[in-house]
Amino acid sequence: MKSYSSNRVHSAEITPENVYRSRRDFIKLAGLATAGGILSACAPNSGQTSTPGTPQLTPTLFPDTLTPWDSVTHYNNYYEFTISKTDVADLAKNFTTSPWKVQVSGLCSNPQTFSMEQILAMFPSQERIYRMRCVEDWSMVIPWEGFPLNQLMNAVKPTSEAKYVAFIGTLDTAEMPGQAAYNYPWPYTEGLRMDEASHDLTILATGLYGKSLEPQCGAPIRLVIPWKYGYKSIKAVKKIILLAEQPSTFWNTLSPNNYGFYSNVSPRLDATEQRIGESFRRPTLDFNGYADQVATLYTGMDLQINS
Ligand SMILES: Nc1nc2c(c(=O)[nH]1)N[C@H]1C(S)=C(S)[C@@H](COP(=O)(O)O)O[C@H]1N2
Ligand SMILES: [Mo]
Repeated sequence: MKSYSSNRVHSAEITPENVYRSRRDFIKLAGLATAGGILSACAPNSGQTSTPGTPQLTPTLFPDTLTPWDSVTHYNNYYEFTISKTDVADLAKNFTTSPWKVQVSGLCSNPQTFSMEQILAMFPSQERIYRMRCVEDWSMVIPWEGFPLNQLMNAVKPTSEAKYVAFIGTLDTAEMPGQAAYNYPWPYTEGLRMDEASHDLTILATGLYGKSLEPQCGAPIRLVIPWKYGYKSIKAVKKIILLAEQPSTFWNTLSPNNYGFYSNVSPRLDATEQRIGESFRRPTLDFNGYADQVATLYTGMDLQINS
């Protein structure tokens, strides 16, 4: 790198994609003039809405519009399949995403293995429109469906010793050709500090554009952390482990000087970025535009380049 199915009927399944999208763009523009909370309150999704007032996209000089569904689902990074962004969708299309279980273990008093059906029933889906910024310099705006990771963690009752959370991806060399092709430290792994993992912006996504996730986007369940470089948002999560120590992570293991554990989006690293579908480069924002929500997590830390 230089650089699933829900039992809900989604509105997007009965609304043509372009109508859905233009309605969202309209709502979005209206929302930009007022407050982010309005976006979620108007979301034409399952009837479940985001937490009132949950900050989503921060208004900027260059208004954000949703990245088209086709780009979100056909321009992907998913090295378990291939390093070719445009080939992921096809190579991943038969990936078995059901049945699926997520094991949550480690420093908690109530470790559990959840089936996808349990997860979807226990944690109602909300829509979250987030920017996603890949370290390779491209970015998107994606209307995710998911729920705060902290809800799942609360269910297992972390002990006071739990300071970090590790996320383990899928190891399946039969279904994931990239795992056989590339000599990388499989399975894909990621990690967060407990307070980052507990932050309301950090979600487990099970859908986008009002539909279940497609395999190439991380089905049936993936992490999304909008203020960090895209590689932190691990796809097809199988295990979540509460730990006392900082876990090792995939990209940091491969290239520690380039990919730090924190990996917060920073204009000190990248001045500009290419939003997919746009003809101009836009400035990269501190914490990907979420500084008001997350900067305090790092107060007093000297986050150097690539940390
Ligand atoms: N398991 C897994 N998760 C992953 C990756 C990967 O290769 N494997 N790539 C990451 C990178 S580099 C990015 S930019 C985002 C891309 O997400 P998208 O394809 O849904 O846009 O997924 C991240 N999550
Ligand atoms: Mo990325």
